[in-house]
Amino acid sequence: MGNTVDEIRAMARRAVADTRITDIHTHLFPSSFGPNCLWGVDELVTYHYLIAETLRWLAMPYDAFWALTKREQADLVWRTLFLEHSPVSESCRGVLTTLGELGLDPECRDLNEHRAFFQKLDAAEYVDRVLDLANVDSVVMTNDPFDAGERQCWLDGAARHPRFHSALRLDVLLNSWETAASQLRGWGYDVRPDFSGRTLSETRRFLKDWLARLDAKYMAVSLPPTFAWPCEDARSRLIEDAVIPVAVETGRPFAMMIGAKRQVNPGLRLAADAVGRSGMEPVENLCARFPDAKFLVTMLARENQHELCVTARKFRNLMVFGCWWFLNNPSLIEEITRMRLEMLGLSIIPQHSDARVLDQLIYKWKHSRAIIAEVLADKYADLAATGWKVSEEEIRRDAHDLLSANFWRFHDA
Ligand code: FIX
Ligand code: ZN
Repeated sequence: MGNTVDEIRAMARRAVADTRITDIHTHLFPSSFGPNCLWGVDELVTYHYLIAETLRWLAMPYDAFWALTKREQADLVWRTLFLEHSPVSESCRGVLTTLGELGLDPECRDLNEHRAFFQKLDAAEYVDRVLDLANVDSVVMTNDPFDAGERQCWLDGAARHPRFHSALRLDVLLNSWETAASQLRGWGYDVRPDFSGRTLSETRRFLKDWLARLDAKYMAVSLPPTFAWPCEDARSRLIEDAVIPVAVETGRPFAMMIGAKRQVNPGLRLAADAVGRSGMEPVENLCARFPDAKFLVTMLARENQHELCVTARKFRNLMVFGCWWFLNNPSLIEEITRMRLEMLGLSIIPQHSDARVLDQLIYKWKHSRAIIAEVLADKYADLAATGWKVSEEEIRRDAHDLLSANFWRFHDA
C-alpha cells in the first residue's frame, strides 16, 4: 500500500512546520547591538519594501518623506497602504501575518493599539520569543566592518547571542576599492589603491582578523548584474588574491549575491535598488578555477534561476540558496523551489528570510514554509505514483536538510 496524497500532504506540512530553521541570511542583530536591532510595529511598517509601495501613491517629494519622524512615516504608510487601499502586496500581508501570530487583532485598523502592545516589551526577551514563534533555531547576521556604528559595537566587545551567527560582508571592499583602501590604511593595514607593496597580504590579514573577531560563518558580497570574473578590475584581483585564498585557508564559504542594481532612484534611499540579469560565466569560472573554495550563490533576477540550477549541477562546490528580495513572493518562491527540487533534488538551501526587522522572521518563514511544504508534498505525491513509499521520518529528514543541515554540512565540508 502506498501513501495517499492526503497523508503525504499532512506529513509534509507537519515536517516543514516542525523543523527548526537556520536562517542563513538576515540583517538582524541581537539587542546588545543597540540601535542596529530593529523590532516593533513602526519598524515593520517602515520596512523599505513598504516605503517603495507607499511613495508610488503619494505626490510628496522624497525628502519630505524622509524628514518625517519614524512614527510619522509609519502613520503615513499605514494610512496609504492599509486604510486607503487593501493591503494585498506580500509586504503588507506580512505585517498582518506577523501581528496575528503575535496574538494581536489583525482586523484592528488603529496603529496606536498595536503600538501599545510593543511598548510593554523588553527587547532582549522579545528576541528569543520571536525566534521561538518563528521556529527559527538561529540566524546569520550581515556584519559590515566598514559600517562605523556596527564596527564600534564589535570593537567594544558587544555581547554575543548564541542564536545570532555572523557573516563578514565585503561590499565596500569589493565594490568600492578606493574607499576601502583608504579605510584599511587608517586602521593600520598597509594597503594602497594601486595594489603595490604589501597590499594583498595586508588585505588578507584584514580579512582573517575580522573573520576571527566575528567568528564569521562565511564571507559575503552583493554584486551588480555586470559582475565579471576574471577581468581587469580591482574586484577581480581582490577575489582571486585575497578573498579566495582566505576562504580556502579558513574553510569558510564565500557567498555571492548577484544581480542587485544599486540606487537606480537615489531619492528612495534604501528602497532605491533594482534588479538586472547577470551572466553565469563568472560563477562557472570561479567554481571551476577554485574547486577547493565553497560558493554560496543566490541571484536576484528571475531570468537567472534556471541557468543557476544548471551550473549547480556541474559544481558541487556551489550551493544555491534563497529566493532573494524581489523573488521573495509566493508565486516566485513556488516556481523557483519546484524547479530547484526537480533539477537538484534536496541539495539546496531553498530560502533565507533577509529579515531587517526581527518580527519579520514570523511572517517570512510562515509564508515560505507553507509553500515549501506544498511543493515538497507534490514531489512526494509524484513518487507515490511510481510506487515509492516515503515515511514520515524520511520527510522529516529531508525538511531538516533543506532548512538547516545543508547549510551546516556545506559550511563544515
Ligand atoms: O544586499 C542585501 O543583502 C540585500 O538583501 C539588502 O541590502 C536589501 O536592501 C534587502 O533588504 C533585501 O531584502
Ligand atoms: Zn540581504
